[in-house]
Amino acid sequence: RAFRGSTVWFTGLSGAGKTSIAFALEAYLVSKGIPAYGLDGDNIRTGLNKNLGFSKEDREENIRRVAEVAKLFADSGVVCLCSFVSPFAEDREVARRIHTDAELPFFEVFIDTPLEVCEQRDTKGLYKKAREGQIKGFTGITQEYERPEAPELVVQTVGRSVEASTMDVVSLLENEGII
Ligand code: GGZ
Repeated sequence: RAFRGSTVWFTGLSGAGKTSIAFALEAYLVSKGIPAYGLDGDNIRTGLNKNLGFSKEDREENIRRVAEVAKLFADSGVVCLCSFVSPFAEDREVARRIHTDAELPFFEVFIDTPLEVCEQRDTKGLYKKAREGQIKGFTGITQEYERPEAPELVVQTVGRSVEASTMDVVSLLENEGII
């Protein structure tokens, strides 16, 4: 079956599971012969966006640049998997517009893991630092996270495996005729 380039935009708190799900999805798609590539803070904030921090303005510019890059991937036929906290609805709408103006499919996927669970996991120790005041403007603690109002998909992760959450997104892409 034919497949089309598109962008899957994962949003959610730090530690929600965005990147884990995106990586599992990337592996799944590539194993099926569908080109896919993941973008996240680890490969974007170390290079292209290394001059940006976490103020509202810098996050806005981070998301704008990522969306422009994702658009190019999608236009080339790749399923681009973007994993960014992207806490502001306005910025996510800009990302969407960048795609829809180019007639490229864009799917907003909200990884809906409660703050308490993310903070409990605290895989990188960032919540602890944020609570202690060592990190300012940390999403969920000292800066807001605006929950998506009409995402294409909401994925629950609590009590579920990464594989199960990943298959939710696979189903979305199947239903939308992408794969
Ligand atoms: C939120 C922060 C912050 C602050 C550093 N707020 O769990 P992580 O570590 O790997 O994911 C978070 C990542 C967020 O970068 P994004 O590019 O996704 O953010 S945004 O979309 O809002 O531009 C976290 C780490 O960077 N981190 N400081 N203050 N997350």
